[in-house]
Amino acid sequence: MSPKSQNPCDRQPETDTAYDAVIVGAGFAGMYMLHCLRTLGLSARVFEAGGDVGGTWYWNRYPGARCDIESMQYSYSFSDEIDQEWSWSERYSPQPEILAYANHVADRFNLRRDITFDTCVTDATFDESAKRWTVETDRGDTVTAQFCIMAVGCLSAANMPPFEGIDDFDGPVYHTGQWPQDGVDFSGLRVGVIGTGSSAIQSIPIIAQQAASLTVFQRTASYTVPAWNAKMDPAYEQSIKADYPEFRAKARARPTGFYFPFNMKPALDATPEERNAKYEEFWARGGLPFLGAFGDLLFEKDANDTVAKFARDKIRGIVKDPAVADLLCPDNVFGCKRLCVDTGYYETFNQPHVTLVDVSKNPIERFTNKGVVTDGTEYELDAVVCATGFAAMTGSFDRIRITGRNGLTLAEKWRAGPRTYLGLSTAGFPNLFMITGPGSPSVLANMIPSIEQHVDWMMDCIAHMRDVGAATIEPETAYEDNWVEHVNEVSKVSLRSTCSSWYVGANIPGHPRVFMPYIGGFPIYVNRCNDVLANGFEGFTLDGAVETNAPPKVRWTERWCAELDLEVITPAMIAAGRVPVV
Ligand code: NA7
Repeated sequence: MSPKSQNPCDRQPETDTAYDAVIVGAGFAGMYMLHCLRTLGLSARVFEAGGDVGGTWYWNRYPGARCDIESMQYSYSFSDEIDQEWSWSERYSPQPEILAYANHVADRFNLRRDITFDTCVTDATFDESAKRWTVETDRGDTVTAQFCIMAVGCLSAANMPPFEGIDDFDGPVYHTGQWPQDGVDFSGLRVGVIGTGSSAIQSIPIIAQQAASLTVFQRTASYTVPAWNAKMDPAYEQSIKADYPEFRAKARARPTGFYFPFNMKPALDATPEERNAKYEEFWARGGLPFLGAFGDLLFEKDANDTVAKFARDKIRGIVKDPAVADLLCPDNVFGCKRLCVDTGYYETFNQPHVTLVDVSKNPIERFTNKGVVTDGTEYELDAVVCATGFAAMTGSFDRIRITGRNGLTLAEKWRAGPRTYLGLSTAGFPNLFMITGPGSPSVLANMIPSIEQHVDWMMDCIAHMRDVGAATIEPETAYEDNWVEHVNEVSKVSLRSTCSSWYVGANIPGHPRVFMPYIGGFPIYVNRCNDVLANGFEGFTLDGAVETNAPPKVRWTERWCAELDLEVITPAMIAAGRVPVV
């Protein structure tokens, strides 16, 4: 990893600089935005809370952290050179390799010179007379910009439940999403892990290898499918690299923005034997694509019951102690919460030093100096890992005081749930863009293509504003309302809307229950964005434009003219909102 060349901790605050754009966050979204703005000749400053680039992949350094999208599909697509020169070593990339890739891109395009690290944006305020944003940080910086671009990530605001007595605990308490830079050695320690979501499921098998004992506190059991991770097959890698653009195009045409075999037949039309054979076939492929075994799994409860039973049978086949197996068997809708992808998770519970503690009925009462108490029992521990997730999608916005026109804050506007037009922008906040914001496919699609598509759309938008002399762009409330309603309506068709997941904000006490990502399918969403652009930014007000009739030029978004993969998306499905998103 390249050391950051600037921004020592004792730097002087930056004041009075006027930029074309301020970008909040230097993960994959902020990095690509910066690169694109430079290409257009615009000045930009990025503020990043972390000590270097990478965002999610900078912070989530917990043992076993790994992407659940295959490596050949989880990367930028804007540079043929990077596509060709970078090699992934495994089918699913581990966190250090993804972080190395982020650093490689930062080096390649010399991005760090415009990024201020170790700095949190605290305030972003729209000045109505100047038509500019004033951005302030916790390090005393105050800069202004025409555009404020939120590249804050969907899973960045760690959720640390306020456990009573946590400060009394003698040992360290870690959160998976804020893992120490130098790693943690659990050798010989009695370790507790709270939570059994994706981060826990990835880290538990590795922590168990080190720890003297491991106690897992489970509130809700998760479904997880084996990754069957393996070394990258050079022949496969070469076959993709031989025509990467074609492969990317195939992936973009899919509802999730990544490609995998999908069987569109309904599970309910198959005999039990056919169903089982198909589940075995897809289990053997592993990972999120397991949900592609049948086309109705996330729409029909009866179909879902069949896959849930299959998964529970798998758990009972692996876990030797029937009582532990029972506890590990979820009883909710399969894939309703985000499906986990694991390596040796269930097998870990066959080890004698690993204990599963059910905290579903009796929650964790408190920490003591020695450990954790639940149901009247004190579990003595040397270290605790909170794998307790994130305030998803809106959490990072909540941490910044964002004030738009008429003194309205974003937090106030979103009190009953986030309201955006296309997940890109929100009425009352001119020139504020969000990359993979709530109301866009974001977490239900391949994240890097989602980021690129948003940034490219913003670039065509900003270029058009320059062409016509517009000072600001802002969505109209009626269009925003329609979009919010559409996002909500589409979600109701999916079983995903039925459970208490972070998709609906249910993991955060007091968060309004709203299905936040757009579940209608990536290419359908992309086409909608393209149509809005082609229709002269339909639903947006451009203020100050001189050349009001100039049609927008399609430059950056050209590569996103999405063909729908008709094998998995038909007009009837779109009409019924039944586009299968894993
Ligand atoms: P998740 O999926 O939100 O998982 C968090 C886990 O922590 C989950 O099992 C929670 O149980 C549990 N949790 C949260 N608060 C508590 C308390 N107070 N007591 C006990 N257990 C608790 O976060 P991850 O980091 O694993 O994964 C997030 C995403 O990152 C993942 O979906 C991938 O997309 C990558 P609950 O289910 O709420 O009962």
